Amino acid sequence: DSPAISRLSNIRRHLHPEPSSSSSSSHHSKGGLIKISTEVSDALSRGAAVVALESTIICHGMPYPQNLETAKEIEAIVRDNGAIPATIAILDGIPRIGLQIEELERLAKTGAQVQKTARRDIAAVVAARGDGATTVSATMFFASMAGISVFVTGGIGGVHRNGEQTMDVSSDLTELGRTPVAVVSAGAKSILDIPRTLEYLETQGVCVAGFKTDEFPAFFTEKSGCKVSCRLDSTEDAARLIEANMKLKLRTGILIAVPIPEEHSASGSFVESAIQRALTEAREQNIKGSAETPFLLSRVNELTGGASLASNIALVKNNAAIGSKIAVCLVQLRG
Ligand code: PSU
Ligand code: MN
Repeated sequence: DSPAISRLSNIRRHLHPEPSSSSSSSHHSKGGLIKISTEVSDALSRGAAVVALESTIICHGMPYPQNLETAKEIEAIVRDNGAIPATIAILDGIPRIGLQIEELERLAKTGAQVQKTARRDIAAVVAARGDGATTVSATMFFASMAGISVFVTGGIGGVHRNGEQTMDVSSDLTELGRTPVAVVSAGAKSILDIPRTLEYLETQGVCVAGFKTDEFPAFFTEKSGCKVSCRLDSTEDAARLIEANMKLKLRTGILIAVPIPEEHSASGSFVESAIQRALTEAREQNIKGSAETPFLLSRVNELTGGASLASNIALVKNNAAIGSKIAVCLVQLRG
């Protein structure tokens, strides 16, 4: 095996739980790098299904209290579908895999005060012993470190509109190119440049799979006008794809794009006009970089009178159910 793989298996060996001598609900990994909850750690050592969840969506993607309600409901949906939820965040400088309810509450209430943490921010948040809400890129990094293969979220970052000039390209895309985790999402919002996002993913060697669709979904709507690179017709298909990617040691991530359920898909032109207005405001107010996505998300929600938030919550729940079933199929396949 390559050095990278043996390093990973070393890390995994360090993650097995200590014999539980206390009633403590979580423990440090022996390496002391990350802290995995006992429940998640037990599930991983049994080879049971585990689903990673991100925390930027809690702190920066939705307002309180909907963010907390949604975070709890998502964990419940994962359990109902036979998997163990592992919400990932950095708390007091310690990367955490699997959170307690009180910790979810702390993140949800502190909201946007918690630093949005992409891959580039991880070391700084840890060194400053701060709290960090992990984006897709940082969540993938820690999920992979813990040996979790499936990660559920709402939408991923991408190439921003005018990205060919600003070079604002989310690190979610490069992470998908280098970290073998399957990310289940409803595609990318049309606040982004979707065709360029897909071009960039192709360059990074990322398989973009449509779940029961040939078209890449655009978050609020099932249509983007762009094609996916492969189609999956069942959760078993998805598990086989993840397993093939893993066995071949391609080392790239997989983007599994699940269209928003029809009954929740916002009327395209309604959300589209709100997106156009939010983009104009962002330009006028000179909002750039990592502040842009949270600004656009909350402005679109205000401008649609909460309709976009309701759609957002509905699609994350749907992704959680499908992602958990995929994680269960993967366990059966590996059985
Ligand atoms: N898109 C959404 N909701 C979100 C995000 C993106 O519809 O909450 C968050 C995710 O955490 C994603 C991050 O990883 O924003 C991307 O931010 P940036 O564009 O700054 O890379
Ligand atoms: Mn960016």
